[in-house]
Amino acid sequence: MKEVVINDLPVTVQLDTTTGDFIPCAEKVVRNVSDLARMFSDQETVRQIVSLGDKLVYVIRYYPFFTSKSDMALGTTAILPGKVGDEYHMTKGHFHARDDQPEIYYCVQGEGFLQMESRAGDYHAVPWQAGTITHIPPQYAHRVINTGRTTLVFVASFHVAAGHEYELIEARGFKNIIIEHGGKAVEVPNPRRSI
Ligand code: M6P
Ligand code: ZN
Repeated sequence: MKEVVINDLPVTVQLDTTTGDFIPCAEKVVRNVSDLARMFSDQETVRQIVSLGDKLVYVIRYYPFFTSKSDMALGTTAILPGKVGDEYHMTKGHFHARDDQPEIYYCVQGEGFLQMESRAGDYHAVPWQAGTITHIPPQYAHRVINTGRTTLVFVASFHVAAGHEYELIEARGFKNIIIEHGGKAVEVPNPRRSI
């Protein structure tokens, strides 16, 4: 994140629920297939997409509300519709670096799934649509998958101090993957977990 600006006054932003854009926005981050290369199962298709000039998967926008006593942040994520091979577009997915930090995710457009998996292996894939709100407890990795035909937009609320830890997800992913099969979204065991 950029330079920390402390502001003890209330801050209000206006969200465009169709794009995830809000004003004012402190920082925008784009993630392409190359940024998620190790997350997708079909590595051959990943190489092809990247060699043909890469492809946008999602856009994250942040606003950290730093006050002299708190660090609550707002994030929105807009996941474009699409697939890499049979696997739908999705976020990288992460644990929080701190083990006492939860998060709230609120889907405002689109449809898909929120995957959560604890370090102990408790796994959930929650169907998501506009209006679904999920509390992600501490120590659960979380990833959102867009299985629909429109951009999936969700709002996140978390503490900046929570931190992002990507290593374990990058190394082995979640218990299941979500792919298109016969025109439908289906969950199948993650091949990387059965080795
Ligand atoms: C939400 C928040 C962010 C996160 C983003 C994308 O907006 O949880 O902290 O960065 O989703 O998720 P990821 O970092 O896993 O790509
Ligand atoms: Zn998080």
